[in-house]
Amino acid sequence: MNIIHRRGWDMPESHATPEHLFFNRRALLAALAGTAALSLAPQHALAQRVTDQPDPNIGLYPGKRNEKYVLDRPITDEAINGNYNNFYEFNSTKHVARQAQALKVRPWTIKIDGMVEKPFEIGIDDLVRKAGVEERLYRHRCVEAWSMAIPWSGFPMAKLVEMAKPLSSATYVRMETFLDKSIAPGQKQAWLPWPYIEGLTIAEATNELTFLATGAYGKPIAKQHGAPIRLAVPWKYGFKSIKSIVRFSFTDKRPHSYWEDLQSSEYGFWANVNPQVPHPRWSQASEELIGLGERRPTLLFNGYGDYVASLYKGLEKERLWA
Ligand SMILES: Nc1nc2c(c(=O)[nH]1)N[C@H]1C(S)=C(S)[C@@H](COP(=O)(O)O)O[C@H]1N2
Ligand SMILES: [Mo]
Repeated sequence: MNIIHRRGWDMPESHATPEHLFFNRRALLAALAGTAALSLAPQHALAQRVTDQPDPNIGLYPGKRNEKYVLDRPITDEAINGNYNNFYEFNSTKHVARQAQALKVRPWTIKIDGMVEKPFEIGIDDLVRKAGVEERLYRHRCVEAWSMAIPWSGFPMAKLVEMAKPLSSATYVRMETFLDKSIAPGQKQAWLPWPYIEGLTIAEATNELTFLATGAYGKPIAKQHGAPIRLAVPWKYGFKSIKSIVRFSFTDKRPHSYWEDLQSSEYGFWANVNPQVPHPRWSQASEELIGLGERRPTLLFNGYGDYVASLYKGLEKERLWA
């Protein structure tokens, strides 16, 4: 595990580099002007390359905004959010947008299996058509003490659970990201526990906040954000929000996640946001709002306690925080 500490790849950017301190829109545009035209090309290029098959559901985006979920801060600038990502399949810096364009998002088949009435596979476009699309504004708090605010489009995960028809004995859902070394160089690093895995209890998965995002910023979701479908669980640290999902398996065993496997002393299953419980190597009391150059106190459950605190009643003895 020492090797991980030395790499420093899961340390807050502030420990690794002062970069984010001057990460504002002007600096970003200047930095990108010469090189990364791709990232700022017409908006659609971020979601799909010209060579990709078109998204037949593009007309469904952004969907009707669900006004129930409100922000206490401005939406993070799209160009900043789309150029400051964690997607270790591609590389372990924040600059993965360009490499992530290699991800082929059509055709994209999702497997639903495990403890369900009948396992099945469904193509992403059928799934989106069946589930529909709405827009929600959510905050996102990375365990590295930075945050963003995103207009996601997609559907509540409860709809997918309903389609899956899990057996009553199933208690967890395990999610898995694609595995393809030929496009994702990070996956060539055999010492990392690929594929990326995450898990939720079924009660969490069917909570009204739990969202499967297939779009962001008014259009199909950009590859670096986890196209064509990623999880958004805003009361948990960002690593729970698994990207580019290919499989949902229902089970009665608690899934072991990627970060837990890598470093269980630092990352657990529940990973709920709590400013009072520091990460072993840094404080979680406050967060940097990326792109705004502003720090704010972090809120318990990232401010979503009214929706989710009841999920954890009776579990006080568990490690509920990352
Ligand atoms: N498959 C996969 N999912 C992932 C990650 C990853 O490396 N691989 N990183 C996680 C982390 S740590 C964060 S903070 C968010 C980042 O999402 P964003 O890049 O869209 O902001 O994705 C999460 N989901
Ligand atoms: Mo994160």
